Amino acid sequence: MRLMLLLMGLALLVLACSDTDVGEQVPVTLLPTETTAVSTTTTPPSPASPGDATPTTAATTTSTTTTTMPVGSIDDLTIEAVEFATGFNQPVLMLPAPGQSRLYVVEQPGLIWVIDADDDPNVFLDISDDVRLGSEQGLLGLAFSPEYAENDLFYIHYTARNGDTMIEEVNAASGMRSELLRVDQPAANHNGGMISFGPDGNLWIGLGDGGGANDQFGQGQRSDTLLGTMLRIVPESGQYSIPSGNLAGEVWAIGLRNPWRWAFDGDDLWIGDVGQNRIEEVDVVDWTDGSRNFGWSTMEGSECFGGGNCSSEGLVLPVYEYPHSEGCSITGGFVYRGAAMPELAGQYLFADYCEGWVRSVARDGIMREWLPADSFSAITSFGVDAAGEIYVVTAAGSLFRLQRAG
Ligand SMILES: [Ca+2]
Repeated sequence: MRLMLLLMGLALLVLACSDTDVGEQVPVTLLPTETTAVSTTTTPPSPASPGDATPTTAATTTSTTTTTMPVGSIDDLTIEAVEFATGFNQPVLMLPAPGQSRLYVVEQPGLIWVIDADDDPNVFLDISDDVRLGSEQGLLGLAFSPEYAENDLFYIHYTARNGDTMIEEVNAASGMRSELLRVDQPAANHNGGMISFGPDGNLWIGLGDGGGANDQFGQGQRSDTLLGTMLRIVPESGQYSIPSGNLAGEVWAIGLRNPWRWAFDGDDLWIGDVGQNRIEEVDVVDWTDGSRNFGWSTMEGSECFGGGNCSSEGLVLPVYEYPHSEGCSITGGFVYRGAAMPELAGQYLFADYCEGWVRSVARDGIMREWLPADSFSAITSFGVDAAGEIYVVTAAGSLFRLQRAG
């Protein structure tokens, strides 16, 4: 019942034109929405390696004193996607702020909406006048300070009017925006987009290789430029400093082609790195003690890029990859840590933009497909709520909650 109320409350979002700034409220129309399941059936996940083909056996515990519900087998889990909210304009992310149940939806043209089960949606930020919008350009990323409740600070990643990548600090109380980092982009594509605070308290920024094709700007394997990298900085009062332990300057790792979406899970950093013509990949490293070179453009996935021989020594190879016969562009997501589907704990959810399936992989490298091809059109991103439940975000403007089927 609570779920139904939630779904009815966070209903159809009809966007209103506005020129509002941070925190200003605008009237929007809420309409009830149907709880339409996109797909209520999934192919039972099949083991990707013989090592996983262990028959499932019933628990044989003889204890009768516990009332804790046993966690079922992930092999018995089926997932459906239920429309949660719709009417957004090119959404690319949904996140909670620390300590809040409210959710923040990022729209690529330059708006962030805040949605609350007990209130109408409001425009939280509108920087559309300062954003260049393109297929891979726009307002791409949002990260709240871990101390947001005390300092009102959040961070955005967007494409400036001249095409540069901009990382800004924004004070939600005053509306003041401070430029932290500006990076020249030699082409319109491969701008990365995700920013996130790591468990180390630093701000991490993913940037693509500058764009075009074939790493034509020669950025992939360089640590003396900011493109094709994962950066790590310490924001400080509208400026930043560089933490100890980076490879060079702001650069924490190199060898990324276009890390559009990635996520931390404790000591693990999971990255969906978009491939060129052959392979899409998921990478995972222990960020406290891992290699710092993700291979591009020496390698595309686990292959030497362009064929021939190459050395993979010192490179992070994908924990999972798929060929372009199964998709065109990976959309990375989040590791599931919610309570509703404990079987799914530790699984990194991701999707393919063209094929519309949703899969996951864990540290063991075993892939599980939860929603088949054509379940969605144009999955731009994933979202996560304060409870750790995970959502699919589509270019058409809808958010779908992933939940237990049946
Ligand atoms: Ca790679």
